[in-house]
Amino acid sequence: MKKTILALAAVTFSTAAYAADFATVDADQDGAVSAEELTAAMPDVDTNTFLEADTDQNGTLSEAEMTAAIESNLLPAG
Ligand SMILES: [Ca+2]
Ligand SMILES: [Ca+2]
Repeated sequence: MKKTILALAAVTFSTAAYAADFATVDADQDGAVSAEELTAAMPDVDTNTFLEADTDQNGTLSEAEMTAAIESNLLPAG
């Protein structure tokens, strides 16, 4: 049982190893992260998470929105 928990913890850590750096996620460097850019950088993140992180609901994440989402554990930190 303990082994299973440790294995799950290892998986969690490895999948969390994304580059959550804004400039990296913003692939076209236009200063905003689209849903496509976010899911390309973080394949486990679904559209609902993107919409939740997009607090001003303008369809893209600003650096502040992405940082806030990471700080509230909505998005995985790098
Ligand atoms: Ca972009
Ligand atoms: Ca936004």
